[in-house]
Amino acid sequence: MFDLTGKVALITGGTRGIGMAIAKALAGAGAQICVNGRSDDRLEECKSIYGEDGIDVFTVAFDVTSEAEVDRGIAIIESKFGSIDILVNNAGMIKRIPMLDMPVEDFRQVIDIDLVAPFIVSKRVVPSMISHGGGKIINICSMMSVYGRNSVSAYAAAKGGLKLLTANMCCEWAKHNIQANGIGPGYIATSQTAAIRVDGHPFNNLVMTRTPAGRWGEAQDLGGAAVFLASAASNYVNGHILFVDGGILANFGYVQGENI
Ligand code: NAP
Ligand code: GCO
Repeated sequence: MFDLTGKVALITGGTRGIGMAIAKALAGAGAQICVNGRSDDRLEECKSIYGEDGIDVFTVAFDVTSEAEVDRGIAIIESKFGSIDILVNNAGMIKRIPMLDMPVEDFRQVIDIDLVAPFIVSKRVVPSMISHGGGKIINICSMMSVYGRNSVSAYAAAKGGLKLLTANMCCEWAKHNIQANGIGPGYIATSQTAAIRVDGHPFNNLVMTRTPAGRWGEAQDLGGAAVFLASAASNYVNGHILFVDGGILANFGYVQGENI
């Protein structure tokens, strides 16, 4: 039920962090893995990291915000492997700037990468999924798909939008046997969160005291959810956001160690 042998998966932004961990989990279930990023050098480096786990990853450089680059990159993957069966829209970025200080160019850049790009990449991949009888789309959402926070307006707008883009993908494509779902990671230890994960930082204190599991998530914590949503096990799961967050969304105000 969870076997991905013979399936081709594209994980956008698979050069590190959550994308790499998800790619490794899908490879472990048998899928052929393709990843992109923006830099050839970083893609070369990541090939050897995958290689250490015995994974022969196929890499192609393209920027997910450029329709022309996405078209060229996906064409290269399709000419090598045929249709993409599993698409993980993972590439993303964040800017932590209060709204009154945020230039509109910065706001637009976050929306472009975190929201418009999943639209661009999915639109390019789905026609071939349809002609091959179906596929799986996994959009990497966030706690910020449901909550706001000071300083992350563009990110919250994008990830909230991505949650409903997932619902809309489901409404338009489920009839073609394409299951579109999302994963909502909690606070995960990657380069994206390095600056706010240091001892004594108020955000680090918040994560450590408010997460019922009592720790930051590791990127590997997301692997099981990804395999589930990429496999036949989820063939009637549509438009769902699966939160993998150590319980933080279930908790309003609980501080670890205090019995109040
Ligand atoms: P990360 O370590 O910063 O990795 C981001 C990845 O996205 C890199 O592989 C990067 O590739 C790629 N990327 C960024 N912009 C791109 C573009 N324009 N075109 C192509 N690739 C691009 O971040 P992460 O923490 O693993 O986050 C991955 C996803 O999970 C993001 O969507 C993020 O919002 C989401 N998320 C993260 C957390 C968390 O706590 N870390 C929680 C919830 C959701 P190159 O730099 O090599 O080009
Ligand atoms: C931050 C953001 C995100 C979160 C994640 C929560 O780093 O400031 O809040 O990166 O870690 O999106 O799901």
